[in-house]
Amino acid sequence: MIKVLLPVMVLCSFCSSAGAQVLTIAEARVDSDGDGIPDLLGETVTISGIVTCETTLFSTSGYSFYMQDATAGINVYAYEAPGNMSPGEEWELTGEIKAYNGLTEISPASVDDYSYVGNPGIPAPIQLVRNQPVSEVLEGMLVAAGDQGLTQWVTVATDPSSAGGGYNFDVWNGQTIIPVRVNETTGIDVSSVSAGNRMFMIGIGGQYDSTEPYDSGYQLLPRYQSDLIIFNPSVGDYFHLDVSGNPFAPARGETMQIEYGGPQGVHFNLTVYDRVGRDLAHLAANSPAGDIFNWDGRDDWNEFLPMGQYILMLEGMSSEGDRLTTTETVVIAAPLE
Ligand SMILES: [Ca+2]
Ligand SMILES: [Ca+2]
Repeated sequence: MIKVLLPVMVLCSFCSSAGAQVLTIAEARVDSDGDGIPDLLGETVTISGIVTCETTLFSTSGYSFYMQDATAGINVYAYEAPGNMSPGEEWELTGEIKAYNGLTEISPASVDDYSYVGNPGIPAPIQLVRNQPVSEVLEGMLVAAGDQGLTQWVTVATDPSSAGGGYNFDVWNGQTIIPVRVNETTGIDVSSVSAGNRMFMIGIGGQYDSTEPYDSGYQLLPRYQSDLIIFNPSVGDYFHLDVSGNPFAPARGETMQIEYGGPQGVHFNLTVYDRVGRDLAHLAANSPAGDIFNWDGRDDWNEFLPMGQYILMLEGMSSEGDRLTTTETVVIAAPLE
């Protein structure tokens, strides 16, 4: 008897209540041959994950939403979904693995294919580091572009343009472009977004790539208006120059954050000099207001400055002709190999 019972017990430790084996989402979407097509395409699998948006948020008909576990995220595309399914809840579901323009989907056939697990809450978004793109491993996952805690934003590169049931625009994450796709179904208003805006953004990693091998077309899909935070820095009215992220290695994609400001009516020059007093980079010239920005270590000729020490000088000229100056020493470091 024991010989018969043991394998059953072992099997059941991998089983759901319904008896199906539960795969991690990474296992469900695995592409071991790297052809951009899920290896389990057409097969029916069971996964368990936390829902990160309303079930109808990304659909014009039926249901299109995203769920994720600790390993990966996935699009759920279905004609039926439980009406009481809410963001932050964990559900187990069974469905067929499909692919749509590079996007891996799981497609449950009916409401019977879902079962409620619990309510752990929406997971914290995965923070993109500077220069990091949205990529296959982030597809279906909640992602943050721009880090509010570090005051490190993304910069809108293009004005939103209307395209097929939504809006597209690009943002720079450091020196990497991230395409943003705002679906009309989300109700997000992009009228206040324009090129040059600094933003902190949250969205789901998406993909729309109509050609093999489905390795491009990654995009960020904001869910709500609150996923798009436009950053309008307040720089204070006292004469000051502050830097953070110094030393930094521009050749490694690092930047230094610079903040400067002063009383109203003051115009600013912000200049990088080398140790013998040559002016190499004019970061502000007769600017009528302070600013916060990230300097990438390039000079006026768009070349990276060589490693070494430099002087950053802020000069303020008041309307009465008074001149204020302050300096910071800046160190450009070598990239670590
Ligand atoms: Ca494959
Ligand atoms: Ca994909």
